[in-house]
Amino acid sequence: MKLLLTGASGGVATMIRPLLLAAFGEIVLSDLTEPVELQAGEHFVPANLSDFNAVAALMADIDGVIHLGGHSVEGAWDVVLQANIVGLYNVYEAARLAGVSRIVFASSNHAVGFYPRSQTIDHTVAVRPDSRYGVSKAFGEAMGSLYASKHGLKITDIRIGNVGYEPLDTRRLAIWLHPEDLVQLIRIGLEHPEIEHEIVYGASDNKRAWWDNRRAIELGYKPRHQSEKFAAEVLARHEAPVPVADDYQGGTFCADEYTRES
Ligand code: 15L
Repeated sequence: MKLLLTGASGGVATMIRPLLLAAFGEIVLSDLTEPVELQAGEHFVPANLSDFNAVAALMADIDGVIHLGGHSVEGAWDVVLQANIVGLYNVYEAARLAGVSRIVFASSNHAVGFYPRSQTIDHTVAVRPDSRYGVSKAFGEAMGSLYASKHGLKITDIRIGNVGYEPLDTRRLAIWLHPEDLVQLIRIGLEHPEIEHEIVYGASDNKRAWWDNRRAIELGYKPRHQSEKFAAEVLARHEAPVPVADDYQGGTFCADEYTRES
């Protein structure tokens, strides 16, 4: 399989590049700036996602796209619009025109961030974005549904929690995702024969999870990492209470710019 990884200079891509290279042997990396320490088998092609022709040029001979590119946190509307709405459309449309069969999209927990922490949600719930960024991720999931239903592309949307080698705080104990587990989910999206349009949660095997990730498990996901190993250390740190943020799964993305009165 010849793969394209967008957002290849970002933090998540940097953690998973060695694992993808070991699994697939060759990979096209794209971003605005060149990723650090390119290895044999990694080929860099720069592209701005909001430039359709540049994105189309990335797709030659590509079988599968891992789309991590775009703006990865809340931002001004025009930034989100160009990177995550126009950019996402360009990736899907260029992939369709080039005959790419699979896309794995880095969606985010922020597409459903306004679910309360007291509720366990699964892959069938309606979106409840917590930010313009979250809305752009919900848009990306909707595009996946459209391109699967209308054009037969095989799409996997991974609602990523927080990727890292350890959970950073109490909230991340629920949503942490080790890079190795992320690569397992990506490989399911690229290789599983039954994929049409799937939504799975990008979380490791976390005891404090807010997500029922049974669809991922049905597709063969066997997360190898548990946030609970870090729980005592994380909980021993003092975290100041944050109104609104502490009630909802999206945390501070929910609290930022919040003007609702009751
Ligand atoms: C995300 O979607 C962001 O890309 C990442 O930077 C974190 O903020 C993460 O969510 C999170 O919710 O912790």
